[in-house]
Amino acid sequence: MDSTDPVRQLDAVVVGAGFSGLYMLHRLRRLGYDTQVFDAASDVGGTWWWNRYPGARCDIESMDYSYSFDPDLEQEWEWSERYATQPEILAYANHVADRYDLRRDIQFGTRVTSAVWQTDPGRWLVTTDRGQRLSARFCIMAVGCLSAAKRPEIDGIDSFAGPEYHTGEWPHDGVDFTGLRVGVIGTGSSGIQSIPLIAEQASELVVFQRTPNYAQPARNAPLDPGFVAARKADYRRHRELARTETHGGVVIPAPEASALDVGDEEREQLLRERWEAGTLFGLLSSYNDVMVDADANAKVAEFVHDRIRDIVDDPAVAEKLVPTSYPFGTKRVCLDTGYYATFNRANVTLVDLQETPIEQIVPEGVRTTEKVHELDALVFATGFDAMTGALLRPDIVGAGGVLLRDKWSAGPRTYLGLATAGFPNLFMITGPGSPSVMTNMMVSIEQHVDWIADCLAAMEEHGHAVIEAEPDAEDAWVAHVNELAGFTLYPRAASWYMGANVPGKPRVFMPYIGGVGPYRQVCDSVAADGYRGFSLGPAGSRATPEAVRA
Ligand code: FAD
Ligand code: N01
Repeated sequence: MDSTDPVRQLDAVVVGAGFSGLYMLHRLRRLGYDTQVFDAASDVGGTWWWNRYPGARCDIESMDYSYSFDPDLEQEWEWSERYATQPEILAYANHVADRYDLRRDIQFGTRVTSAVWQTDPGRWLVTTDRGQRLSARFCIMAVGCLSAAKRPEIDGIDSFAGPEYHTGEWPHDGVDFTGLRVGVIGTGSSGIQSIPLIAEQASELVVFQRTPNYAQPARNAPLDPGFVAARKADYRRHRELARTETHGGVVIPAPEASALDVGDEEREQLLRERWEAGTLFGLLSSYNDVMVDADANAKVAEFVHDRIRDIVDDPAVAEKLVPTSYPFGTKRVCLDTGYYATFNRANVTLVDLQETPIEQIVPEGVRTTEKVHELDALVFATGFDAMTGALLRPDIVGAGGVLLRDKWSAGPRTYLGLATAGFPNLFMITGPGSPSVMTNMMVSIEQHVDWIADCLAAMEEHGHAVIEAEPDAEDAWVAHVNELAGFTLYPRAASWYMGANVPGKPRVFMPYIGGVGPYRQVCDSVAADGYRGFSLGPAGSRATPEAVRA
């Protein structure tokens, strides 16, 4: 393909074929749009195509972590476990792609490298790493919040003599660690899920921990057929509750009491119930002030500290695993299966990088200030350039030649996490400024896709070709997102929510913390009010907001 080849004309380009891109394509088809989806992966599934490390599974219950848009789909699919494994979730994504015949509009193994807005005729010129050029009325970024894998900035990283793996780019034919000395760098969710299983295979496992993380047992188990039947009988109502509830898109009773207003015994009992229940939001939503009051938070943190001390035999190792440098929940809590108990194994060593930082990766292994840890294989469970990484990798050029990367140099700026001023007809699914990673992502994805599809339908109805977030509306939304975050304890942690895991990335709390129900109400009211905060108009122009209200 060269630059003289004809530019393919489309209604929409969708970047990404994970759960966001798949459902977006389905909705665009129903609008009759000629759509092309691209994904760098060789098949559908996004997160679940890339993250094939041992132990990878969801931390939202399978029956919730699934699409709700088609009652027949949710009735026919059978999840086998409370928290499905990566292969099962990937099989589900494949089932969805087959069921709705989606693959014929998806080109795999293709990375979108740029998207340039052309004011006249009001279209996006999209290019790929295969040299293709496409012209589309709309460009929809379904690129994922956690899809730009990040290797650590460590001297000598390429000098290691053995194989290196990143959890987010795991080999498809698996890795056999039998008899090997393995090092894992990173103790976030990916490390916490994979470490127990790697420990079972490896002859020795060295875990390099920079910051200890909070984990609670998932209590995973095969799904009880009686539970499944009851949920399926009530699925519609349950889904509606998840969509409208005030927290993370899972049905959980809203807490009424403060952690400080109850006695020690009563609090201990509730926290134990939540610990035993094994749900992601159980401890976080045990009391109404856990995430806003440092003293209340400390009560929950202390409870978990004691559980770690109960599980880990060696008190010195237990203390290293106890997180004390940030409030409970301000880094994403992990659901684990046997994580802390793994440190009771004779073949597992915990290296506390606060005490003995890594100096260099060397051919034989990892050199800390204490010694060289000799290794045969190295695993980077070091996470992602979250929320903005995949959006900023391609060159996205808006009106007036402004690069999105430049516009967001001090942090992402969006209106509702759906659009950004100066980039007409560009939508983001679960973009920064939306609830996204604070929630059951399936709920947030469906809400965004539905909102975008409804918006496009409304534009058709009113004869509009161009939609763009207004700078004032964006400024107000960014201020609101920051203000809400400022009421909470979240900004107190050096988390990936804050961009803190990427050197040089601006420290801004990126997700919207107001909850999926209230957020949905805002988005719905914006639409009902003629797309308040957006300007709409014919191609080649920027109309006043009144245009759509007329
Ligand atoms: P993704 O699944 O990330 O898909 C984005 C796709 O876009 C990728 O396939 C990528 O290759 C493609 N892409 C990106 N840029 C380009 C480009 N320039 N050109 C071409 N293709 C591109 N969320 C939950 O709610 N519950 C969970 O239990 C849960 N578990 C998770 C476990 C792991 C290990 C991880 C990493 C994340 C987890 N998440 C979970 C978050 C998860 O990312 C979302 O739930 C969801 O899968 C995101 O879907 P998506 O389609 O928006 O993005
Ligand atoms: O990534 P992370 P993740 N030297 O960023 C450490 C979702 N998810 O892939 O905390 C040494 O959380 C880093 O240390 P620190 C979920 O939303 C869900 O584990 O920055 N260490 C940290 O310990 C999750 O939150 C599941 O000090 C370095 C780790 O690497 C998100 O994806 C499973 C380092 C990275 O943790 C990301 O999770 C997996 C360095 N140079 C993922 N650089 C489920 O359970 C980084 N680290 C559903």
